[in-house]
Formats: sequence, C-alpha cells, structure tokens
Amino acid sequence: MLTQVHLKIIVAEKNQFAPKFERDSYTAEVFRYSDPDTHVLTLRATDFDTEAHNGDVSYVLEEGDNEGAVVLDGSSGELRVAEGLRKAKTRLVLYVTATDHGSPRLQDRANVTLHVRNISGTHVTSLSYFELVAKSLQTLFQISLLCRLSK
Ligand SMILES: [Ca+2]
Repeated sequence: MLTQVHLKIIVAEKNQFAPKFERDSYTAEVFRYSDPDTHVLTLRATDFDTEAHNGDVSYVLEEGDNEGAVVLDGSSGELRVAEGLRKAKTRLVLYVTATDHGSPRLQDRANVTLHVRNISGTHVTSLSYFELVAKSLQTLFQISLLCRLSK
C-alpha cells in the first residue's frame, strides 16, 4: 500500500540585521507643566531586513527614572508627556530598546536624557547669546535715557 503525503515548506529569510537607533543617546528639554500627550521627541531605529517580520521594529521604555513622566508609543517611537512629569526630577535618564519581530529577535538600546524645566523658555532659547546681550544693553540704554529725561 502506498500513501501519499503533501508537505508544504515555507522558506523564510533569515533575520540578519538588528535594528539600529539613529543615535546612541538622545537629549531633550521639556516644560514641566506641558499638557499630557505633548510631543517630546521621536526615536527611530532602522532595520535593513526586507522581510516584514524581520524588518518591523517595536520600541519599549525599559528602565530609568521615569516616574510616570513620559510614555513611549511602541509602534511609532514617539515620546510624549504623561501626568507624572509635574512631580519628576529635573533630570531623567531613560533606557529604550528597539526590537525587531524576527526569530530570533534582535535589538538595539539607546538612552534618553530629559531635562525638565520649570520655566517655559522657548522665547529665550530662540535668541542667541549675542542677541540677548544686545537686547539687554538696548533696554539699559532706554532706561538710562528715560532717567535723564525725567530729571
Ligand atoms: Ca531585523
């Protein structure tokens, strides 16, 4: 008696490349009283595998002094403000991983240093040092001119 068996063999590409973050470390400043869900920065890792699972990347906030200050979107890598930011330390160091979906899974790690400011300083940081000095001198000149005129 002869039995016929059909086998289906799926050949998958090997997971050759680990995801690689654009940088080993990221730095960002964030205003302590930002609204929850405010964008902080987006982490990106590139994986050169062309097959879907091997090249798909997920992001995880692994450890660090997070204190619930930020949340990380696992698919997009976007870091956003969370409720805990208002009570966080002024400097937080977080560790994130980018892991592909291949077998075995490969990953990369990066750190994020967050400086939590108590004052919204966008108007200050948009000026250079020399612009700030020039504006300060201009203000002092105007004050001294007003003082002389009022005498
Ligand atoms: Ca890969």
